Amino acid sequence: MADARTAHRICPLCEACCGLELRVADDVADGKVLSVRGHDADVFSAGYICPKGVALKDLHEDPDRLRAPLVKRDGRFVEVSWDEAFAEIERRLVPILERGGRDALALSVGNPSAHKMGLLLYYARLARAAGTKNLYSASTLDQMPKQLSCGLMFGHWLSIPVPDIERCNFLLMLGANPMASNGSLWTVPDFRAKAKAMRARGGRLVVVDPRRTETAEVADAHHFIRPGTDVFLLAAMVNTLFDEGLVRLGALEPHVAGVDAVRAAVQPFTPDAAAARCGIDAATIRTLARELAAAERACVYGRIGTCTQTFGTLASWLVDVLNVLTGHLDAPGGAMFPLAAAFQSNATGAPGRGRGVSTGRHTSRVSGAPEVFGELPMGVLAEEIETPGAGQVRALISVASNPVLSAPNGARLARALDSLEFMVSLDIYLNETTRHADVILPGPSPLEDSHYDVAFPQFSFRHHARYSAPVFAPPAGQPPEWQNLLRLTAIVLGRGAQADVQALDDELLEAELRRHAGEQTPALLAAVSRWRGPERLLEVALRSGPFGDRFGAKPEGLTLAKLIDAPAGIDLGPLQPRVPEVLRTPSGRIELAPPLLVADLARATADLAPPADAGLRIVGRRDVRSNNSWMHNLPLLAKGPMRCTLLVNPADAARLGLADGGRAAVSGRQHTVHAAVELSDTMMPGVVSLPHGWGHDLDGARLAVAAERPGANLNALLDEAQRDPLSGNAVLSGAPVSVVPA
Ligand SMILES: Nc1nc2c(c(=O)[nH]1)N[C@H]1C(S)=C(S)[C@@H](COP(=O)(O)OP(=O)(O)OC[C@H]3O[C@@H](n4cnc5c(=O)[nH]c(N)nc54)[C@H](O)[C@@H]3O)O[C@H]1N2
Ligand SMILES: Nc1nc2c(c(=O)[nH]1)N[C@H]1C(S)=C(S)[C@@H](COP(=O)(O)OP(=O)(O)OC[C@H]3O[C@@H](n4cnc5c(=O)[nH]c(N)nc54)[C@H](O)[C@@H]3O)O[C@H]1N2
Ligand code: SF4
Ligand SMILES: [Mo]
Repeated sequence: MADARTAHRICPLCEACCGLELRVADDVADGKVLSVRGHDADVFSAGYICPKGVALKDLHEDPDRLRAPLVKRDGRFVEVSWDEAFAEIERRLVPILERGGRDALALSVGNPSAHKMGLLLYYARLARAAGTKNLYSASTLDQMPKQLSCGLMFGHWLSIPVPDIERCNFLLMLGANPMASNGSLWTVPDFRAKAKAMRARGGRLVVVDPRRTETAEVADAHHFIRPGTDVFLLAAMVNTLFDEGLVRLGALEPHVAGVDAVRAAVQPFTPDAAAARCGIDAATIRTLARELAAAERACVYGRIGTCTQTFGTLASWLVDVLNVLTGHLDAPGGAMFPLAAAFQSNATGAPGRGRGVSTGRHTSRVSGAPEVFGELPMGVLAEEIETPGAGQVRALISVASNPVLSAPNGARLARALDSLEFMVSLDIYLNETTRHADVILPGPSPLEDSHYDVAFPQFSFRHHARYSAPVFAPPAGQPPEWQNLLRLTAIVLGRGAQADVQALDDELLEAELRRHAGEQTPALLAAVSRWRGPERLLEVALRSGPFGDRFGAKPEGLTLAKLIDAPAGIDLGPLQPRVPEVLRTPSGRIELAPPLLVADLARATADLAPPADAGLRIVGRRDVRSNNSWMHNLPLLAKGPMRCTLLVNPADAARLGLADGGRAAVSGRQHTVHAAVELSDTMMPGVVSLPHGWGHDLDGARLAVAAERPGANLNALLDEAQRDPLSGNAVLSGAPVSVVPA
């Protein structure tokens, strides 16, 4: 047996980005993992790990994980060589583009791509080269409302402030459960310890959620809220701030426009009017507003529960309106804008002013849904495939995306995918979505890939930079995913499957550098010539970034070589105020009252009266041993009690005749699913909860472990046409359901 060795790797499974320490051996072909633990010396995560990080071993060793390209022949997948796979793609995709135009090809990109530097950096190149309006992603199942509200307020869609938890003394959290999710749009490993430290110094954590979550359990207070009604609570808090003279902009004063317009806009939302609608009494609403205003260092944070609703953009906006009006935005201990060492997307161009954002530059063909940041809503993908006419989608490339399970009404999408002329999937499994593909191109195991978090340092609780080299060499012939994306880029550009990907990469980099660096381009290219692919992009981004060595001008600054020499990462200090530098609005101010949002508030005003129908509503939930739709095949996570259960308040159960442990039939508008009932007074009466990402009982997938306990698909109960009209985001929370004993 070869000697065991220690390796360090940032976990690519969730947004916490924990630094891990692995013991590995090289005595089997693709390497063996002996153990995985938290890396105590990691400057950012300090040894924190969750069960999913440990399960990287299972993922690396999973026999179902694909190791060779698959092509479907006569309805069956067969293994082929990489060249054969790309030849097949060229042969079948190019004629579709020639016949149907660029829009005949749709692209769908999913969550893991945000965790892979090769996927994130090179998917953008493919999407640009494809030249199609049909770009879809998990963003419209997730955070698009927050990106839109922040884009409108601050001028850039990635200017999303995060709680400065290490200095915060009052944190109001809505629709987030970091004890299970480990944080989102907020990279904060070991939330539990940080919340505990906050409370130990006298700070308070208040949670607003239709379920008394694991996070609510460690909080000072929890308030049930009716699903989908955060807009009413938040608007009433804003109303209270004005009504009671609690507005204090503080240092933001000269940088804020639109305060009076907000004051006028929230007039209808008195605490009394909102209370009946959202289920939180008026006194509590006023108290929350007063506590927020009175706290010296405080922050309101809303996450997926506040996004995946019909008023998602409004709720996301009002979260930051509260932060601004109480002087807590951009202030230490409040909601702050991180500054990443590389790829910080709101730090380019002239500081303090910019073009701002706009939406609806084009619309979807069938429903007329507006484009948002270049994307169309995932909820319209099926109809764009099904509906004949010019611009009909006839081919799809899916990249780390499993919308058949992760998007509402996957059954319809599955039928639509079957009607495509051609589909390619970049994925590591033959699963519910990729079974519809004609060609599957597998990515390597994460342990065979290098890693730098391109996205998450822009949302991190603290500044840092960390890089992981591959733990194992990839098996012979296995290309990194960025090369697969470049080969697809070459194909859609008409250069053919055999195009020289290195040359194409050089060309793309040079074009990019010319845009930013102009005449300095040749010198810069020479300076980074020792790297290739994503590492080369990283080297450019790091060295030209805010902590970089500026290509020698600041020798103490960061380079990739320095990161490689620091396996525990480099700490870059606490968050710093960034207003006005961070702003990219045309006015150079924080736009507190963007017209699009103020106008949309009329929709909420019209909905302020409590609905007559008090039927059951369903929400999702996350469990620390699960991750969206794709980690149910890992034995370490799959073992133990079934996590896909229907949580029901005992009072509702008694009324519905449901018993603990019994089975229930849950029906949405179109479909019925079955799940075991778990009685729980953590549920708000009238609300039931089922986690998403389950339903692994579809034919044709190759997920042996997951198929043993497939679970029920929450998204089968949801309606793909329900969207937040501004952001196109799916409504995943609060759908009406009926539940009966099964
Ligand atoms: N009802 C309901 N639905 C939801 C949600 C909810 O809260 N409720 N949450 C939504 C959210 S926030 C999100 S982000 C989406 C997620 O939905 P998706 O974006 O579809 O992501 P996953 O379900 O995580 O599926 C990831 C896919 O990537 C593949 N994969 C994993 N690793 C790699 C890799 O390294 N390379 C490649 N090429 N592929 C890989 C997996 O096999 C799987 O097919 O789900 C959404 N759906
Ligand atoms: N273990 C694990 N970790 C994950 C994931 C996973 O699947 N499993 N997925 C990752 C992804 S892709 C994301 S985007 C993040 C999401 O991270 P979080 O936003 O923390 O997601 P959840 O844990 O689903 O918490 C959302 C909460 O919103 C509540 N909620 C539902 N509807 C409403 C509502 O109308 N109003 C309010 N106020 N609350 C509501 C739900 O009850 C739930 O407790 O997690 C990431 N981390
Ligand atoms: S919390 Fe778990 S899944 Fe998330 S990065 Fe850390 S170890 Fe990985
Ligand atoms: Mo997500």
